[in-house]
Amino acid sequence: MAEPLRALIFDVDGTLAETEELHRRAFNDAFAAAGLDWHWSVADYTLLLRTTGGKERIARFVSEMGDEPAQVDIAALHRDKTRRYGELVDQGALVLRPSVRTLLSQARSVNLHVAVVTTTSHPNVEALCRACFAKSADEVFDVIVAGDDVPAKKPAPDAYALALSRLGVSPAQAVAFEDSANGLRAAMAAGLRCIVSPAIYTRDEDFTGALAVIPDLGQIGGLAALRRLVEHCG
Ligand code: XBP
Ligand code: MG
Repeated sequence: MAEPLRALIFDVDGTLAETEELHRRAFNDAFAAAGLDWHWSVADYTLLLRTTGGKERIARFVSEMGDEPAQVDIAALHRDKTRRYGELVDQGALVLRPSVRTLLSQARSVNLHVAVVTTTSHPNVEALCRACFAKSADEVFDVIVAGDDVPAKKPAPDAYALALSRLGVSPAQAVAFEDSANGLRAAMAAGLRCIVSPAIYTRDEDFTGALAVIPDLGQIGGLAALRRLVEHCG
């Protein structure tokens, strides 16, 4: 018999909001402030996004230029990028994607657990929750797992596995929401069903294995339809 649904687990970047243009701007601003003549165009960033994690993305970029990653203080550069991203979010540059707010409040109203599993960092989740919900992240989500909380970032299953263990639910009792192939692979590797709503930077990716691929979370048709979809495919 299908397991009843107990938890919804959301990716952040690209899923809760279209954040990546803001991340790209924050990266470029940090590079300029550090006196580096690097600039990531939309085309560059589309390719670079295949490497999850900002620090890992910078390291890949440096090594592709033929430099040694050790010659650049990647941690300091990324700290400055995170600070700049937070400032942009605080200025109101983000809106939630369609139906995110409704789905979260419907889930809350029937005591489903809600969690975040993201490759970005805790300060960025806080900034988004402050700006979009006027609440702290732990008022919006029961569990928050960020990239540096685990040894391996998406597409590894580590962050999803940690969230499931903190939620106290099995993969069959939860569903993940993602926008990217790396996120889908991470969720599936943790044994989860995953609904994909592609974002601006991920719309041409391969989502084989997704429970559904939909333009936005409103297409699910609400919590009752989500339960039918997930419990039917258990
Ligand atoms: C998001 C990422 C992050 C963001 C930038 O992936 O890979 O690196 O692009 O955030 P996902 P940081 O949506 O799959 O979690 O610079 O803080 O890493
Ligand atoms: Mg994402």
